[in-house]
Amino acid sequence: EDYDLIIINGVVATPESSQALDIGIKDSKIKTLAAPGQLKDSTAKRTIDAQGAYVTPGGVDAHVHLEEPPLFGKGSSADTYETGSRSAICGGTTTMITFAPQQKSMDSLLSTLSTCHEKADRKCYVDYSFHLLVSNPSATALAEFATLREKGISSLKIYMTYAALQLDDGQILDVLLEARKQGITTMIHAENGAVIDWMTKKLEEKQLFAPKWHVTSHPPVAEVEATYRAISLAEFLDVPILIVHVSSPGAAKHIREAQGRGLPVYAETCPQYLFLTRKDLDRDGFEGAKYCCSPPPREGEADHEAIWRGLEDGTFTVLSSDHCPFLYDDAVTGKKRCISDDFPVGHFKYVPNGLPGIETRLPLAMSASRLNICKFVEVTSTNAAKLYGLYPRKGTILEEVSDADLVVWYPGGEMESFELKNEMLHHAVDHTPYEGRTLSQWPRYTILRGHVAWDRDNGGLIGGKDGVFLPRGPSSLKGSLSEREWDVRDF
Ligand code: DUC
Ligand code: ZN
Ligand code: ZN
Ligand code: ZN
Repeated sequence: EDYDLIIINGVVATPESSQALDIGIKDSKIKTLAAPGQLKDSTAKRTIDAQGAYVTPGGVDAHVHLEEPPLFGKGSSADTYETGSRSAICGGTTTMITFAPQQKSMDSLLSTLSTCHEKADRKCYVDYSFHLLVSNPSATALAEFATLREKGISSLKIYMTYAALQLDDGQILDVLLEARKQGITTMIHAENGAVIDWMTKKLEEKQLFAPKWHVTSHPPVAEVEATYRAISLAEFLDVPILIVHVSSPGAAKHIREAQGRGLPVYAETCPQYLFLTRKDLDRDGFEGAKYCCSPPPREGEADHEAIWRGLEDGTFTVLSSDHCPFLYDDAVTGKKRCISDDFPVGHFKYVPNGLPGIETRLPLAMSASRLNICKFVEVTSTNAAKLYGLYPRKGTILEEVSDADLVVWYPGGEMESFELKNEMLHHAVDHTPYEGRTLSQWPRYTILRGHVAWDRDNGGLIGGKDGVFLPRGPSSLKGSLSEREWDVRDF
């Protein structure tokens, strides 16, 4: 047999081009890309006819929370590595990077990493890696950055809000400086924690507790100010950063301005900032809790429009899910969580912040057909692979070097539009914020390292827990502008 799998008659899309090409796959790699028809005399164990369909690299979702302890003080993740990665593959994502969350009471990061390895090992339907979430940048933790790199971890996340996670500006500088030395990319949750706490008190004084007040408690200024501060601190130390889950056009403006000055400032946005608004939280009773995330969905269409434009013009490097799932009904009691006699419609400050979305990320973006196909691939797959040190093994379709991680979409119009229902999804969550939405696109096949793992029309999920840990190298996007060591005497 020449190949394990051949995919013919499709249109292969990468950020550089979309063109009719046949694909020959052997030993889990892209072996051959050939003009249409050229593989017709080759033999293969299986051939997929992708007549007229796009074939894209598998999605790389670089922002996923699974099996986290109740770090935001508000309940544990609903999805395990098994159920979260299962949901991923059914929606076209073949690589996920989850968070390995250090507890503030722990000095070390390495034990956090091994705990996560244990949780993920042989449980995942997709390939995976970890970002270290640093909540206590102790001397021990900082000294471990070099070891993290040796263990294939080239990125970490820090927070500017949440009591259990928040770093002050000095701690942020400590992390950034050590990250710079070790060639690590720092992701920053940029919201001003003090502003959020202050707004929360103001709302409580007025007895405003319903879920919709969550949005008011996280005003754009908290995000805009923290984003600018994060950029300023990163510029001071000449170190690359990525601002995660950007929701506000005002924050995007600061990012764009910094990029215009040539700084290695990257940014991420998520489907919730393209498809949801504060009106989604304004529902009867506790329903709005299904839409509580931080930062929250913003006002309306003008915000969505600005975020779409930021994806188109490169302000946003990646479109991630920020899959951070919580149950609406308590699994044990069957009751709504966060509801008590004192708070009959709950209290927004006790509602866990986060939405499920690992499975719907690609279908939502593809169905919106707002990004051209090359841009779609760039922001949902390629750029994440580049920024987090997985390129070109992941994130593209290159002969000999890329893993055969592919999504075959339905040829234009051949799939019937349908209304999304939570029961169609493969996560362990009891709701989706996109319930009832009409989708016109869904992956027909998802292929992980040459094996069909999702076949929508023929068995659905047919893959197994074949995901492996991906040790990562440094970012291949622009890093620190100067190669010299940062020195206080230079300032
Ligand atoms: N930040 C995240 O990255 N995810 C969910 C909640 C949050 O604040
Ligand atoms: Zn965050
Ligand atoms: Zn919209
Ligand atoms: Zn997140």
